[in-house]
Amino acid sequence: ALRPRAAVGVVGAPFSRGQPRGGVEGGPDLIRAAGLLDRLNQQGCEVKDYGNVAFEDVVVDEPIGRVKCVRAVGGANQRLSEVVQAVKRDGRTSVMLGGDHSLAIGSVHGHAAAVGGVAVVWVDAHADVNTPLSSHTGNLHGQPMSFLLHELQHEIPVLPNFSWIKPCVWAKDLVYVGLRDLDPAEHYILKLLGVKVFSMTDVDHLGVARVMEETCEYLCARVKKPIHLSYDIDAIDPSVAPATGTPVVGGLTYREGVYIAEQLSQTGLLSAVDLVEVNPLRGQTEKEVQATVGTAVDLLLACFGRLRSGNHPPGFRLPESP
Ligand code: Z70
Ligand code: MN
Ligand code: MN
Repeated sequence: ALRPRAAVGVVGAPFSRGQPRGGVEGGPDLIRAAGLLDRLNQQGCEVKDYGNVAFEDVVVDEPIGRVKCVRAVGGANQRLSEVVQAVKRDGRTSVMLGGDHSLAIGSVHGHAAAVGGVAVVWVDAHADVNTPLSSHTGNLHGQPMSFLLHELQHEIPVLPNFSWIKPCVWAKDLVYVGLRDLDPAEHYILKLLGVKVFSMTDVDHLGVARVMEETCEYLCARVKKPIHLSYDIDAIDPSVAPATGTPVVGGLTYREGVYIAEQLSQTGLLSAVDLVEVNPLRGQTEKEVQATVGTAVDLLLACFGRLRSGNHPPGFRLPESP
């Protein structure tokens, strides 16, 4: 029997207003230039490029309380959500290339709107679960999960261009991996909601193999919901992936990072993937930028079945002897 080729839809989201550092809007084109689409094709995926989302420029966008660029982030995510919904309705696994992590609002929202309930695996140095009121930086890339979690809705104030957002993730369907830089409010929220967290301490204690075994058991124990993997490149140690806005020492190794993607691919439940926070302007050298982009590509290839033990296509034949 011929296994159907995995259908992938790539969506570029060149957007940086969820945080203060320019350059992260260059992520999508850089990841494409590194050969992502060709390499996915070569490993047997059927790939469609949906291009880059055209975001409207918002000229006047005064802070609301501490929160910056509210209208731009709200509007951009509304557009992104529509495109991700289109990708899912075309029957493809969505791959959203960021851009900063505020884009997870639209990506997860669009995914959930198209397929119903989703489970989220958030691989990141940060929890990105500040509410607009708990955030000390006012940067929306540190807040996306607060808009998505049903349980936090009573904490969310009314914001311009955010009224379209419907919460779509239950706390029990969320797993974090790689955390090492949480604000007190974020730690409080995760404890209060009983969210499953594998911090870097847990990775040290259990090893990445048990972390992923427990993650997959946890997610597959109940009704198997499609998995949304939201991968922040800053989860990976800065010695491997330095070109990102807020590098944090003590991160995942390259091997641990790839293993996480391999194991989630093996569940057969991966339905949408984000790869965010690659910022070419944050690399000290071209080599640092290429190392970061190369790591991002390898993480995405692993999400779509690439194994370090090797692969071959279903109908593979050795060359005939003459
Ligand atoms: C901090 C905040 C954050 C990424 C920094 C940092 C959040 N908790 N996320 N870099 N990717 O601003 O809320
Ligand atoms: Mn993040
Ligand atoms: Mn992060």
